[in-house]
Amino acid sequence: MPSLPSWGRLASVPIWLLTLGANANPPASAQGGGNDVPAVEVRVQSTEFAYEPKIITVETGRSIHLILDNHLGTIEHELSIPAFDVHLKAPAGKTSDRRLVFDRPGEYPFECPLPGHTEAGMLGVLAISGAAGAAQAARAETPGGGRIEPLPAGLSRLPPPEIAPPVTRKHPATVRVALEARPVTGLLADGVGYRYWAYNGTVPGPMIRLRQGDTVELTFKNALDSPLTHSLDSHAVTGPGGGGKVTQTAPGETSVLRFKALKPGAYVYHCASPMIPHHIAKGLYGLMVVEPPDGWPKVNREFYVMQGDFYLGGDPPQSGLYEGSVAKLLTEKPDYVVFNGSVGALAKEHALKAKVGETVRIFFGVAGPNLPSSFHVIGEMFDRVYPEAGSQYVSNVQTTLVPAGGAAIVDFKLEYPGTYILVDHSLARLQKGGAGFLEVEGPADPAIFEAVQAGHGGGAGH
Ligand SMILES: [Cu+2]
Repeated sequence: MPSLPSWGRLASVPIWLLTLGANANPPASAQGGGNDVPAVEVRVQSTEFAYEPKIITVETGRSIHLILDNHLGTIEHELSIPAFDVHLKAPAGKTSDRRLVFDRPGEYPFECPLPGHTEAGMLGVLAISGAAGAAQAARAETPGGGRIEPLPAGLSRLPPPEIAPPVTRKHPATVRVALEARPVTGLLADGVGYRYWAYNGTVPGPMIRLRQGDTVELTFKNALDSPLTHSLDSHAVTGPGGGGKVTQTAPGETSVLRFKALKPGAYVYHCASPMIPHHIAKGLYGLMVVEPPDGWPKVNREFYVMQGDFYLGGDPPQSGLYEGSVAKLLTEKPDYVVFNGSVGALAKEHALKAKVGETVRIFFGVAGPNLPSSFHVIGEMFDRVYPEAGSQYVSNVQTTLVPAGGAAIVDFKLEYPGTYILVDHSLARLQKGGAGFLEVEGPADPAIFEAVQAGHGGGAGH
């Protein structure tokens, strides 16, 4: 904290903020009040995710040199004092400053308005002397509700993610991959819009498919209209941060990472910029599939499904467009647990489709950020599961546990027609949207399944 000069002799200055910066037009009558003594330096240090100090105490009418010092920050931060329309913004490792005179005694909140940062703890209080009851502890302004706007007319779900076909090469190659993180808005559920951040505009992002031994040249772009730095940590990368460090990329910039895909499997990739779970809960994740040299056994159809948990705030969520709530994210109690980014992303015309007699494979990833999945397909057994997407499979599995930040590869043959429901068998999550549908067409073999006498419940039991 700066040492504070005594106050009292400047009480007659006007009640507004006098800005001495270039874009200000200060009233002349106020100017003398701050200039007869040197400016008091007030330095506020920003990190992920806090200010030091959290309480700034200044003297009414005194000239202040306010410095936002982000030397310790690994991403950009801001210091906004909305009551005075003060907005300092500093990139990682830099400072930003402004000369000010505060002429309105009282206590005013300051915060970092970048998405999620206030809720993560970047808030404080500016106490201007003359206020009754000087500085108090920073108010806990962490609304659980997040921001809700009216639902835009005609908003639809995000497009489905791209699935990549099997690699047929018999030798390693250099593979170029381009991913862009950008903000996109779509329906998370009927009547509920969400401001996602997404790789290439889908949740999950595109499946990246490689062969063991490939060298990947990954160009990562962060769209100009992104509000924050983003990055990419792939669990398929061997090296510091899975690439998360070298790909920290400011809005409008690009980074390039080259890595060798050393091990086969299905690997989660995700944003690794602070606050990481917030960026994941916004939709920045996908799967990198690295095939063993001889591939996996051939199947008739492959599907790409990722589970994620979403935190909106509001209890229960009402219709509207949501920014998401970091405060709620930190409770680990999601409003939605869904497959492929939204409730119903794998339903109706978007349901997975196959025929009796076919074999199918699901690359199933769990982004979290918080919840693992007890992955199960109602009415089927997995003939083969590669648990945690490892190299050995086990046969004849009902439910496979997939950790957050993990994946599984499941294969099964379809013997009987009907609708099979993909669930997280922590079944309360069904009520939060955790269902996908696999529609199977073809002849029914009564030797496998037959309704001898149906009950009269009329429900959709399993
Ligand atoms: Cu990010």
